Amino acid sequence: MSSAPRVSLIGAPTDVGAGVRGASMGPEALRVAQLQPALEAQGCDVIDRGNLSGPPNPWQPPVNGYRHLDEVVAWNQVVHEAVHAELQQGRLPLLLGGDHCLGIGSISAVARYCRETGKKLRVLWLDAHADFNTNTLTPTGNVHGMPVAVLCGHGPQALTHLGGHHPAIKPQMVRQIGIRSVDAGEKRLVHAENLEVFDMRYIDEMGMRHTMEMALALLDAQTHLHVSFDVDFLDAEVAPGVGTTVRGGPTYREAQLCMEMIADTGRLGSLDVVELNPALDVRNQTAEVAVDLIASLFGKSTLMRR
Ligand SMILES: [Mn+2]
Repeated sequence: MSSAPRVSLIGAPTDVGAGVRGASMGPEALRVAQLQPALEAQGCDVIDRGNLSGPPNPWQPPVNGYRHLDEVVAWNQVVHEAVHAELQQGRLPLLLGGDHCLGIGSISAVARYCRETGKKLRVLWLDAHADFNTNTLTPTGNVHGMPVAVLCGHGPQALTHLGGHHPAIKPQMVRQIGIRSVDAGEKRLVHAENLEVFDMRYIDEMGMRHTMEMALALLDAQTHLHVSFDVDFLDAEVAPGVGTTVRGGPTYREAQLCMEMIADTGRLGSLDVVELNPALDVRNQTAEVAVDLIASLFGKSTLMRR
């Protein structure tokens, strides 16, 4: 990546994969919180592509363990194409969700781009949840609890084959950070697939610095780094504006260190910011925290360093 990344903002205003409505307003809340000027202050060349469009949220119960599968597929198809198009143009796609089911479209596009260009892929999944459910394991049917499993090949064909390659990614490409809420069946699948999880206990015991050194180990010049940032990664006191708050998450400073250490690698190639729910926020403070952290991800340092 060059020193002045060319960033494309892609809004995906939907909550079809979520259990609470409101993440569909996320893209606009991030814009209101001055995302574009914050990135420009870091030297980024930013284009706002506006919002993608897709089907409305029908708000129906699950069918075969999936809620709104057709709508989830439609949204992920447009996300996949939009993210892939930006990568092909040498730009860094910044997906503004929307709920986390959109990680399927986004990361399958990144994986496809990496296959086409011979790059390695590392996915950092910053989240309170492992998002490794399947239709038989899920307690809710909400697809935003399934994207990592889908990307690793567990799920309906319409989603697992989205990028034309099955599975889209291997579990060894993923590092999960901040995890503190995993359903019982989901936990078994996480272990069976050998997913590398740095949960909150690990962060408590080892510290964020060591955690990130481990999660970022062995990146090289041929590695594309994708960050999938679910805002519920953050402690609920810092970030109340999410649909599925879980207490006991990283503090503001820990999250900032996490972002700064990712920035230091110089490898960031694509980013999702998802699950921001303005309907549950307090005067847009969660959007403002998210924008602060995104700025850190693009090199803003709170430390007195040159
Ligand atoms: Mn998530």
